[in-house]
Amino acid sequence: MPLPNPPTITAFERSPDGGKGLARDTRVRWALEEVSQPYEVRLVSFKAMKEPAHLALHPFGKIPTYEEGDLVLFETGAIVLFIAERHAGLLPKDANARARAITWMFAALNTVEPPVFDLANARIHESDRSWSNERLPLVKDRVRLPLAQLSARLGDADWLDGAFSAGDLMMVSVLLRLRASGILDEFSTLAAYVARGESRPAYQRAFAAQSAVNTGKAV
Ligand code: GTB
Repeated sequence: MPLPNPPTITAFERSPDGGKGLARDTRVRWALEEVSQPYEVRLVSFKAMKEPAHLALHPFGKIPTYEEGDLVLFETGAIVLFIAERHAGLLPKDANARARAITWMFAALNTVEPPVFDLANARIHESDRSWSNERLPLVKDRVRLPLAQLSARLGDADWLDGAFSAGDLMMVSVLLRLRASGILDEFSTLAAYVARGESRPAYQRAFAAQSAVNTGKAV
């Protein structure tokens, strides 16, 4: 059931990726779309993110944030979990299955995202450093190991543990970030998994909404 007053999230006024959906507001939009909850978006500039009004919402001066009445949340893990617990559609009813889905959310954020993020940083921010060519293969191998393990676990299943859950939403959101590096294509099982996530109507709506902000095209 949609809330009487839709929540508000924050997103980049202008995303550095030009609307490829890589900024972390996309995963929050996706969660809200999966549970059919309308939402509003307040766009913030890089400058505004570091000013007191935004820092009061997000102590680290980042996006996204989530406001619902008096409640203010930051950190996409906390936001997606809150949405998944409040609305049906992203977590199983069975207590153990629910705990396993939440475990996959943590795995996405704590085990897979750190090396993926490090690789993105290395490719974007370190490529002009004298040591970059020496470091990059190490960083790539640190991504490949958890991907190989994840791929083995997923096998020929569609999703990580039964039906699509917030765990898959978070894992696909993290893996998407790898596409530009070419590493995702080394793991055909995971490339297909990501494509399955992206083909979900809720993801398509979330992607279109963030893209519209950055390309000026109407949703
Ligand atoms: N752990 C936090 C969470 O999950 O919510 C991390 C939040 C975070 O890093 N937010 C980034 C931010 O606000 C945006 S998503 N950065 C601004 C700053 O630090 O000043 C990271 C991101 C940014 C850009 C791209 N891109 O263009 O490809 C992809 C991902």
